[in-house]
Amino acid sequence: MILCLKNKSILLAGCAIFLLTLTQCSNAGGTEAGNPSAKIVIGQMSSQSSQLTTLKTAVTTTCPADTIIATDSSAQQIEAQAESDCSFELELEKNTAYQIDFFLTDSFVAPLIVNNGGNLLATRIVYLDDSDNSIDLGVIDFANGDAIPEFEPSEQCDRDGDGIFDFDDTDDDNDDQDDDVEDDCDLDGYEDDNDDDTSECSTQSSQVNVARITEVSPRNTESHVSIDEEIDAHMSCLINSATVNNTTFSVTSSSQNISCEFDISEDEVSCSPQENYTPLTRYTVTIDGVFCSDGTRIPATQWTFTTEDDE
Ligand SMILES: [Ca+2]
Ligand SMILES: [Ca+2]
Ligand SMILES: [Ca+2]
Ligand SMILES: [Ca+2]
Repeated sequence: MILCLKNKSILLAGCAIFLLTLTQCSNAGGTEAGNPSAKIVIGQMSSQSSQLTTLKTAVTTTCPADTIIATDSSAQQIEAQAESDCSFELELEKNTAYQIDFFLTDSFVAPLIVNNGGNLLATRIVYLDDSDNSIDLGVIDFANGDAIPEFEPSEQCDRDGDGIFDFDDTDDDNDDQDDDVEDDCDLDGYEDDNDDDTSECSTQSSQVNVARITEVSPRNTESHVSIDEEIDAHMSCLINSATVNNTTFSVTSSSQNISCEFDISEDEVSCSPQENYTPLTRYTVTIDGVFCSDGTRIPATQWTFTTEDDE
């Protein structure tokens, strides 16, 4: 307990010094200051094993990851190295969406999983606003192949600047299109307005007010997907559950047909795979023949994901 308190006060002192340094830098107004359009994202990785070993041995902290990589929709990457205390600081671009992944000695460890709103699927895509505020992810827990932040970025970003943070704002970009029907024509998790690569959009419908699939998980082209991961699809209408079955909602690889057990709630379908996916394999999800409860047919839609290397 004393150790914790002591550590905490050291940490606080460290933060205070860090803040002072930051203030001095910005007050100096010199050209050597960091990129003025940068959005700082900080976090602290937690590692249970390091706490256990600390009790028995000298203070050797083992971090879950040594490298943190943020990738935007055009595949531009920004990298940060973990400090010895497992903290990190990413210097990202404002008003940009990223997926943030953790690596250890060049091997993929986990994606950062966030919630951008109560009626949205958990996702790997973090949307940053254009304010100068930095984002604090807090302590990041690693469990079941996911990295879960203590604090949601969407509770610290206000993309339309109306005073309501994105998590609680039902229309983050104030374009009169609610977040849960915001267009993402290639279903890769980056909304059209924040997607620099929509080359896969030709096969998808992307019209407002047309019944369609608005969000999926795993998202299109996602990799490192767990071999037992649930598949979720969010529609723009209430779903006629009688039209959802293993023919109208299929999951296939070149050598496997995965059967689903479906759970349908209003505008969302979830497929629990009845067998594990094969590691390092590309799967195609096809929805063709699902109807809204008002009789409208959801346009046939297809997307792909690739499974993790199961070790
Ligand atoms: Ca807002
Ligand atoms: Ca929102
Ligand atoms: Ca909107
Ligand atoms: Ca997109």
